[in-house]
Amino acid sequence: MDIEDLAERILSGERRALARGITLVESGRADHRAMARDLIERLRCAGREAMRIGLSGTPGVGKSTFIESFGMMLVAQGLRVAVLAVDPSSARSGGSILGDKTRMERLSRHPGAFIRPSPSQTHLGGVARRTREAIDLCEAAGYDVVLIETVGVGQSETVVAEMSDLFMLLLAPAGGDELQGVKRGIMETADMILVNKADGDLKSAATRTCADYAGALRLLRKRAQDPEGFPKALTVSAALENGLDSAWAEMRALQAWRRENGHFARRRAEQARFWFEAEVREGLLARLRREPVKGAMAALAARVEAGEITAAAAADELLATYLGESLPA
Ligand SMILES: Nc1nc2c(ncn2[C@@H]2O[C@H](COP(=O)(O)OP(=O)(O)OP(=O)(O)O)[C@@H](O)[C@H]2O)c(=O)[nH]1
Ligand SMILES: [Mg+2]
Repeated sequence: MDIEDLAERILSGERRALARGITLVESGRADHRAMARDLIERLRCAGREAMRIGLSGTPGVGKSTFIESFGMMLVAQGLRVAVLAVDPSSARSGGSILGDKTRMERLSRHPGAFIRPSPSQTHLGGVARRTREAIDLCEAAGYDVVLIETVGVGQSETVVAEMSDLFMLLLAPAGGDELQGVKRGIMETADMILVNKADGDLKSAATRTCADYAGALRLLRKRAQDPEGFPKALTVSAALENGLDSAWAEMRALQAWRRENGHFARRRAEQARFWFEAEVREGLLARLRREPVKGAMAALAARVEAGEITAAAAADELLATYLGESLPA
């Protein structure tokens, strides 16, 4: 594979080249990894930048419908939109976005949009790296907005928040007065809350829910990266395409303020650091799962089980043998 040629074709906006590039970064093969790193390095030099918008929400809240409507609004304005997904639960029928391609029918047919189904990887670390690198590729290919969808389960929200410039939480209108058990940690990472389905019978419930969340957001500790009045809660109807323009205006206002005040660059720098540290941890763990450490670990584990050596002493011995000189204790 000619990486220089592939890089050039991605930079010129060729969709098939972008798709091939993403396939390459998804591969776990060692020679593919080396080519993927080379590719990303070449593309970085172009210095292109998209607005990265993360979108999270429980199943059925309307994420796909929102992306279809919101994406269509953006492409109608002449913007190019890429859609990626982080879906660790490949047990769900082939990953959410696969079925979604049919749901995002209008958007997937639009020449200004690029939709990439989630690969079926169960390992969140692998999905995270693949998605980050796919974002880099989409940016280099000249997409103005990259939407990253995740269903709000487990760690996937954190993963998406750590690769987004703006992190949106999509919520449904609540029936009673409870705040749907949204975890505080997720509320704290949200840059905006969008209460979807504000239409028909659900409209007044959506308005009430939105007011509740706006109140809850005001109670959170003020963050340096937010101007006055943020994070906001808004109502939208993805189905009727209501409120999408206001949501977009708020996103742009927030993004512009953060750029002017240095928060945009700082966030990206902090994210780069976060992923570097995550990669180091992943890399160390991966080595534990490979020979020769794997066998040595099994042998020591047997001795621990037999009571010949304590767990702590055995761990020390293993780490000293394999990391001792390079990483002193
Ligand atoms: N009334 C109303 N229904 C909506 C709206 N948006 C989505 N829905 C409906 O809610 C259901 C779920 O929508 P999806 O877009 O598939 O939700 P999702 O969050 O992508 O769901 P998963 O991919 O399963 O996590 C569908 O039946 C939609 O038609 C809306 O704005 N108003
Ligand atoms: Mg969906």
